[in-house]
Amino acid sequence: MNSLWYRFPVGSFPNTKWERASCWEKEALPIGNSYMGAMIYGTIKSERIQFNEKTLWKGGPNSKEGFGSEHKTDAASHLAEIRQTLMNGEKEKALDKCEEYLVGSESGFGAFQNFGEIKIDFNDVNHLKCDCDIPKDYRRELNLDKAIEKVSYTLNDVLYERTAFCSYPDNVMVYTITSDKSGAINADITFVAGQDNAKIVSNSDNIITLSGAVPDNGLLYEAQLKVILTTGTATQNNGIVTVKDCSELMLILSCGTNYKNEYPSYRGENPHEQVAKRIKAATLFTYDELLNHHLCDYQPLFNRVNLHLADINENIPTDEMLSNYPQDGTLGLEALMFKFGRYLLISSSRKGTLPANLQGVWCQSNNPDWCSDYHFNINLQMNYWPSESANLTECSDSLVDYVESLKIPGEITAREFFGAKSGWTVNTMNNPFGYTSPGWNFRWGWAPNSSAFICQNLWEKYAFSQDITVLKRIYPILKGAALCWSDFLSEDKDGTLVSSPSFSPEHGDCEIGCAMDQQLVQDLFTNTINASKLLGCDESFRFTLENQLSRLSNPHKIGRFGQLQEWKDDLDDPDEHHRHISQLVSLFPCPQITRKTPELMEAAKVTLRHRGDEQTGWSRAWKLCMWARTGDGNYAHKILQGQLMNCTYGNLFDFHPPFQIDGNFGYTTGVCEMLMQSHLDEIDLLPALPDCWGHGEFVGLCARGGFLVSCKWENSTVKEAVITSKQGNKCTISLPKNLTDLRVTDNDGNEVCLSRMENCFIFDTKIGGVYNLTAK
Ligand code: FUC
Repeated sequence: MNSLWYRFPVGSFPNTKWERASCWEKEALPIGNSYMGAMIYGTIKSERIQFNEKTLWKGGPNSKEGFGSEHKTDAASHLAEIRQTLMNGEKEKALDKCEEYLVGSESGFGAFQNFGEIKIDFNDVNHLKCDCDIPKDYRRELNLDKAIEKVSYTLNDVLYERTAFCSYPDNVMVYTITSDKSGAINADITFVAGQDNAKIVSNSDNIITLSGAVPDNGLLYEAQLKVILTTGTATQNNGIVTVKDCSELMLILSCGTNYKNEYPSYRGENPHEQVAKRIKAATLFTYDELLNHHLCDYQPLFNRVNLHLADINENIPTDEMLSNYPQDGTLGLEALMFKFGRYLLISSSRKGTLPANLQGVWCQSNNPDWCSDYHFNINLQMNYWPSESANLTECSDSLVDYVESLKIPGEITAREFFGAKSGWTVNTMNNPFGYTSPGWNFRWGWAPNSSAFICQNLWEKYAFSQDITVLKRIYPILKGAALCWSDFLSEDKDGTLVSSPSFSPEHGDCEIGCAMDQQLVQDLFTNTINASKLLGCDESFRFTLENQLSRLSNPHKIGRFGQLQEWKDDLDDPDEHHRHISQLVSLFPCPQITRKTPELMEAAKVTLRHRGDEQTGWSRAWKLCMWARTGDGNYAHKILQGQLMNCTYGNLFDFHPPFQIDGNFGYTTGVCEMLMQSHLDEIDLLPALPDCWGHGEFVGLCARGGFLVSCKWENSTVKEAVITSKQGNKCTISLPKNLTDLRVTDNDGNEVCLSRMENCFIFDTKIGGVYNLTAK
């Protein structure tokens, strides 16, 4: 069983380790269906279920602060002058000009919002008499196999159980309370509003409604909670449903807003009808039917991947396991954390709503850090790194839809700030109202490489699936990003093409051609060229890109310490431990630095060592992925351990601090990279296996080229692997470590003919063909 579990309710046994963190973020357990998310406390006398709906935002059109002034119409006219100033070597002066002209406006940027809480005050005699924080047999758990949260305890010999899940197909949360003795549940049920001026009412159908308009921007929102009893009575008054003498009770929650991802108003219909319709539809089903819908949707996604590294001691609660980690008996946590990342992605990123934001879909504050927004200078990209390798490509559909929706506002930014005749762009901070301009401080806000960076995720969706419909879908987006970059590149003194001005993300300094820009442009142009060839279109634009690619200032320069340079000039400081390691984007996630470029790989390692092994959760996760790409499994594992020990709360949320979900997703990706890589278009099994993972098994990871791979290993050596070919492509597999030869048979047991090239074996596959690999 894959579960997180605890012996106490949220807040009753405060863990002093992470004092700054609220109980909400370090102890409550998340469930979600991507549209909505809930954090469940499992508290005894008064249960709290805090919830969010992905589109509930302040800011944007109609914001009281004003919105839309971020596009300065004369910004691009200053580019030539700034570029010249930089070429003259007057960096400070250039930065001053950048800060004056190349910034957007903060007004009305807004933030992701808390919708509210469901509050259940128990007032039956058992709960009223309970004088302890932790009743007998208390257990709180999140079952990852079923995506169900459960709390159970005994009071006065009555067993109480509460369960909760969020169903994607029915778009509702279902919550139940049962007692094993008849009529033992009495409670008052209501909402606590997350927004000022909200209205809470109830009706004779035992539906409680929480509704209103976000004070800042008038965005309409509504949540309905239907209380259904099988025994006992329910009465309602003034927004509270009171249940008496009940033994079984089900709550159904549905919520929505009138947000619509459509420029420029970003408004759709009043949510009332949809919310009411979903409640009505869900009440036509029994609990078992609703559960069945949920499991039939969730389990095929979750169960198609498995990972076994070490047995997990199911008698140790997750938080204790984490505090004792990495002592013996706690290594099972490493695979659990991997699975938790997949659970979180399924729960926060499905088609039909916005992508997972900085906290996925879980946010308790109305003023969250970084607005809990869409950060495009690494965070959103990291959120979607596991969608392809960890076999959840359905979860990145919402990302594709979202990036596509940036086209219109992004074209305005491309024109006004980057002087582009066509194409789109986006910078560091983005809200769901099309904020694509640079942020309001040049030092973190200017990040035109963001468009190229997110296109890398989109390209991967094709590279892994080899699905031509995906390619057709993403090509216009890649082309638009390349068009803007094609216009924005300028000629440096040495005749090469550079990004200027450029600012290595959040680190600086204001320079010509920082490595990350150059590397990502190289990646974007390469993928756009390949896509246009595969689709047989845009030949002349392709020639332009090929020409510009050949003139690009070298993105991979090796400096005086043997390091991979962060800037065009050799300015690196070996003692600098900044969390962004932007100059290594070519090592991960891009594929330019590999074992086939040994000098660059050595330089990348020097840079990794300079930057050190610590930092925020997401930064460690990135390092984990990068060390995995170097092939040093023990080093990668050391980073993984550091992330679990120093940047993970008891509920396994990764933190910056605060809780930031990218670290969870980066962790899951890093584990995939340790177990299998395919960026060289070869399937590389166990490329970065640490010594402590000597025996194990993974099932269902994805490799580029349209392959599904499972593998068992013993004594750090591949024992057998199974490759399923989704598209019938040629399969190239590099000889796993410690093996001298390979045998491949098809599903009928027939030996498959292999050709060998250097260290690789190549064989033809059929669509749907299953191939078994063993050592020969
Ligand atoms: C990036 C990082 C910060 C933080 C923010 C949300 O800008 O540099 O550390 O993670 O995103």
